[in-house]
This record gives sequence, C-alpha cells and structure tokens, in this order.
Amino acid sequence: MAKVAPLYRGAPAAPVLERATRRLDEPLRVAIAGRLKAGKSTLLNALVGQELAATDAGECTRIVTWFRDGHTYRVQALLRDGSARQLPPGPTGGLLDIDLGRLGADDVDRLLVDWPSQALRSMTLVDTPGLDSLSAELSRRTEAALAPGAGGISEADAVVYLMRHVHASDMRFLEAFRDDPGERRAINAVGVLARADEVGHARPDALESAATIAARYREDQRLRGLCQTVMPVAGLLAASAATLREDEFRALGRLATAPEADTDRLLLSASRFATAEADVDVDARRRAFLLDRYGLFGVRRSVRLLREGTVTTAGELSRELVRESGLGPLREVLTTRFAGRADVLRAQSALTVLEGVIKRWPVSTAASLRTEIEQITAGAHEFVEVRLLDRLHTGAIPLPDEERFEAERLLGGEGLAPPARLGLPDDARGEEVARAAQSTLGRWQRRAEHPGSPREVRDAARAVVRTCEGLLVSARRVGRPAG
Ligand SMILES: Nc1nc2c(ncn2[C@@H]2O[C@H](COP(=O)(O)OP(=O)(O)OP(=O)(O)O)[C@@H](O)[C@H]2O)c(=O)[nH]1
Ligand SMILES: [Mg+2]
Repeated sequence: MAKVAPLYRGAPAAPVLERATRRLDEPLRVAIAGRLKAGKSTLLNALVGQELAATDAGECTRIVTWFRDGHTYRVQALLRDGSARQLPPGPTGGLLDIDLGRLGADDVDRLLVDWPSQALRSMTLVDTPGLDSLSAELSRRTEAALAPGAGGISEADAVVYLMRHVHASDMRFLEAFRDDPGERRAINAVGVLARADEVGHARPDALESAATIAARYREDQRLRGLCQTVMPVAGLLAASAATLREDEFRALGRLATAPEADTDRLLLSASRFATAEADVDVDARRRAFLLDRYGLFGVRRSVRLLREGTVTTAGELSRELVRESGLGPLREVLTTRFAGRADVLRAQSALTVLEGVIKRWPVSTAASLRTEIEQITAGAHEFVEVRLLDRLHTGAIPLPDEERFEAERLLGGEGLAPPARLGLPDDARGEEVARAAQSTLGRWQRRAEHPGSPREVRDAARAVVRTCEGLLVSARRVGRPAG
C-alpha cells in the first residue's frame, strides 16, 4: 500500500486506496446473509448477546446495518446521495426502534451503529435484508453490501449464510459470493442451518434432527465447494436465553409445576399455548410473550428441564439453553477460522483492491506491481494455506478422503492452534506437539515425493509439509526451557 499510494496521489484512485489502507487496521467484517426471515437479525443479536438488530417488521430490516464496537452508542445513516446524518436513539433508547425521521428506507444506503461491545471488538457484524426473489430491491441491497464496490473493494471479508432448507437460491447466492472476482473463497463462508429448533415441528429431538441434517449438508460435495462448514443453530433460543429474566423464569417454573396434563395440553401447539384458556397460573398474554421470546421448542424444553430438576435457577436454565442452541460452536468457528485468519483475509481484500486499481487506472509500473502482488500471494505461506484449503474443500485435488480430511485439519480447517491442526487435545504441550508434528511431517514428505502421485497431489503435499515444518519449529521453540 505504502508503495502504491504515492503513484496515485491526487488521482481518483487515491480515496479507494486510502479506504483500503484504513481497513487493514479495522476488525474483520462479517456479513450475515440469507433469505427473507431466515433469522439473520436474531442470530446477530445472539452473537452480540444483546438485542441490537430489529427483527420481524420495521423499516430497519430493509436496510443494510453495520454494528461496530465504539466508545459510545451512536447511529449514523449514510445516505444514497453520499451525505451522512446522525440519528437520535429511539424512544426506548435502543436500536430496535430507531427513528429514521423523515428519511425513507430508500434514501438510506446503510446504517452505521457504534455500540460498546466485547463481541464486536474482533468482528464488525453486518446485518443484511433478506434475499428474496419477490423483492429484487432488497436482494440488490444485500448483494451490493457483499459485492466489491469501487476499485474492487469488497464490503465484507466473510459471510455467515443462514438457510433453513437448502434452496436453489441459496446455492446461487453462495456461488455468486464465491465467484467474486477477488480472492474470496468457500472458506470465507460458513453455512448455518438456522432456526434449528423448528425442525420437525419443534419436537423434543428437533436439535438432534437439525444436527443430522447439517452433517448431511457438510458432506454434500456441492455445498462443500461453497462454504467451509454447515452448523445447526437455534438463534432465537440463544438470543433469548442469554437475556433470560427472573420473571420469565418464574412463569416457566409455574408451568413446570402445574399438573402435567394441563401444561402438556397447552404445549400441544403454538396457537393453543398462546391463546387457550387453561387452569395454569400463567395467563395467555404472558404465554404469548414467552412463545415470542423462546419459540415452542424453547418453552417445551425449559418446562422439561425444570420438571426433571436438571436446572433449578434462572442462571442454570439460561446456560443450558444457550449451550443447546449451538451458538457456542458457531462462535468458536467464527473466532478460530475467521478472526484467527483476520490478517490473511484482510490482506487478501487489500491486494484485491490494489489489483483492481492497477487494472482500472494503469500506471507505467503496472506490470511489475502486478508481478509483485502475484509473488506475495504465491509466496506467503498463509496465502498458500488458504488457497489450498479451499481447493481441498471443493474436491479439486484427488486425495483419498482420509488424507484430504487430515490435510484440511493441518492447514487450519478446524482451528489454527497447533494442537487443533495436529488433531491433539487443546492442552497438548510442546513435546507432544513436536512429536506429532515430526511423524506427520514424515508421512507427508513421503507423499510429496511419491512418484506415482499426480502432480497436484504432490504440490499439495509439499504445502502441507511446509505447514508441518512450521508446526515443528514453533513446538520446539515453545518446548525449549527458558534461558
Ligand atoms: N423458532 C425460532 N424462531 C426464530 C429463530 N430466529 C428467528 N426467529 C423468528 O423468525 C422471525 C424473523 O426473524 P428475524 O431475525 O427478523 O429474521 P431475518 O432473517 O432478520 O428477517 P429479514 O431481515 O426480514 O429478512 C422472528 O419472528 C423471529 O422471532 C429461531 O432460531 N427459532
Ligand atoms: Mg433482519
């Protein structure tokens, strides 16, 4: 960047380069996308642990909204005409009822929300309007938020894509995201089987069924080429359980201690639970409220956990529901695979911008700059790892399944920490890590030198060898006694 910027001083490319440079120091941008009502805003709230994004109806669900960590709470509307306007907080002081004033959703390009939050420190989350064939305008906004803009700068570094059942339009979207002209790849996308609690009509085994379906999707070769994994998450359960209140806990407790037959009859269906007259000490209005917050599965599950005595306090219930929701593993994937690779992903974005600028506004040194960019992406091992991981994912390299899975793991597909790469327990120590790295290295060296292997397999094996060497060196460094 420092080398290219002076070449374009005062030129139209200057602001593009400036933005790209600034972005190298910003947190990773992760967009949450999916079809209409897939549960995007709810999942965003669950990830932040606060009700920030508007759900259901409301103007704001139609606007791309960025949530960034900030010193104080502030909402800005960036308008289509290029100007910005600060918005007053809504009547309750929160975001759910942001008042656009005289602005219409169509005037606003995006909302920029600053909110002090630990969860947003490592990642800026971007809530997008639902993709829907019936609403081309909303889909266009979402696609514009994800697609590269001026000079090829893509707005999002990675995407969490929510789906309920895999629909042809989900595939199309993921393909468009992957086929972006920049360096974006399947490994920059994580699929979420959303609203997992509703699978099979919220029956007690809903989450297990969702886990089975997600596992099937993970094995699906076409999906594997589009996103790095698919995980089941019950976003509503996670978001509400994280903010479970004492009065809700008491109401759930009364449902659990009422005669079983009465409560069970109410829990037969959502409409019955929300409206039926019944002999339980929780009136219909409050039941409707519980249903809204926890969904039928969440209420049924809470009643069962309380009846069985598995949990006895609001804190325990909250923790158990969050645990079952699948939010933890999703967060883990985001931290280890996105945030952990943030530098590489951001550098990738920056190089894409550089390439775009050089192509659009050629300078006399364009050819040598382009070669230099190529050398960086081909030479830096982090880039090699990311690219190879992606090719393994798409099945482009003819390795037997077992070796392919091992190669993906070694390249950081399941986490970047050395023990995770080597398939060891998280707390494995230097010596153990070094031993595992040594024997893995030997195996992959033989693979790399095997004359019978096709060339792309040998190339891939050489890259894995390089990774193993890195693991070995760092394990020895850690294992060496101080001094
Ligand atoms: N049962 C259940 N309901 C959910 C879940 N996630 C969201 N919902 C409900 O689905 C409806 C839509 O949720 P949103 O989070 O607004 O979905 P969205 O994808 O942001 O919707 P748009 O932005 O309008 O496309 C709301 O009524 C939520 O309460 C979930 O995990 N389980
Ligand atoms: Mg929404």
